[in-house]
Amino acid sequence: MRVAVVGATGAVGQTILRVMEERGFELEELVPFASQRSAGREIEWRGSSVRVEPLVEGAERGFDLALFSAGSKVSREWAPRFVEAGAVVVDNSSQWRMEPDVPLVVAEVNPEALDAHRGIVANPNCSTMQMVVVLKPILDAVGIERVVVSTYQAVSGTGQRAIEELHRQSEALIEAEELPPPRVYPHRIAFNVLPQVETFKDGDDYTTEERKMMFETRKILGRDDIGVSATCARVPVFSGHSESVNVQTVEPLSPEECRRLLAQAPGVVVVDEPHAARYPLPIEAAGRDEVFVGRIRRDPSHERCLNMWIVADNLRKGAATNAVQLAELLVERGLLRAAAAGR
Ligand code: A2P
Ligand code: 11C
Repeated sequence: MRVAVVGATGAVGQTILRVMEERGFELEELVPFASQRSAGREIEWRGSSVRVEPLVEGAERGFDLALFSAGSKVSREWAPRFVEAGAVVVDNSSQWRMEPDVPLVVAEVNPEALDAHRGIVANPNCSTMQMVVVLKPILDAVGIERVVVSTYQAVSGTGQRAIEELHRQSEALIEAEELPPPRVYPHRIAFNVLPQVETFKDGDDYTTEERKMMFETRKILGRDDIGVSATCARVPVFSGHSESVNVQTVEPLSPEECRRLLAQAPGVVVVDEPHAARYPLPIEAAGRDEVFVGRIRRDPSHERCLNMWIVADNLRKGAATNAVQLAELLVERGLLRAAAAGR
């Protein structure tokens, strides 16, 4: 099996390589791709170094599987080319997610959706991913009418340049040096909170990130009738998205029952001893593949509503880990096609 990782030098791409190493993903050859800027660079893979290749004419030939994490523009142009050449693409960008014939899949939630793929499988947005892993067992047990979510998202969700920007600004502020002008975000992110994740499009009141949370959640859960309202904020945290989620169920569900249900759910860890100051924290979720949930409590304003706090490593379960899980499921289910061209 030949596997391409497109965007291998980026924040998610590097994590994909680490997760594949950790999980012992079986393959014969791995080819990392990035932009022309990185071509020729050596990166570490299973104890040796591999050369980063540029995406140039013919680069798509001879792969069984390609994991893409180089942004929507690269996915729009190159994912169909890899598919045409015989690979199955697991795409981490938002480019194909809402296409009706592209499955949008979370390993613990809707793995059966993979069966209908036609070459491209979409990996959901990180903030959506961690929320649906927790919502699914609740939906199956008691039904869900409505979800209201507010996020506190780490800068690594934006990528490597945003990580560097938070470092630079924090250092400058602590050392009382001249502050470099913000380049990645519209305002300073260090010691600040921005009520904007990604962009406002076409006069819309909601950002693209908020729209992803609303639409992707319904597609993954296969339920157009669930109301979803999202407010997404960027916080000066390097790794780990946090979410305050209010869930209105169809049947009543007590906090105790909800904790029991979630304690048995795949990929979920309940951390809920608030009086001992034990609840999910981004610094504790960093480097972990599970989704953490706590502060599960009744909403006093509505008898069928619960509040909870959900945290996950956005580069892992929110992106790379799920992409590798999908690759594993595609292999297990015999859903990879033999690379057709270029051999
Ligand atoms: P490069 O490192 O050469 O810029 P991040 O989300 O952390 O910013 O990472 C984005 C990833 O996508 C990087 O690996 C980046 O490579 C890669 N990338 C960006 N533009 C292109 C392109 N035109 N072709 C291939 N890879 C690209
Ligand atoms: C963020 N959620 O934290 C974004 C990053 O659609 O996969 C992921 C963007 C996406 O900024």
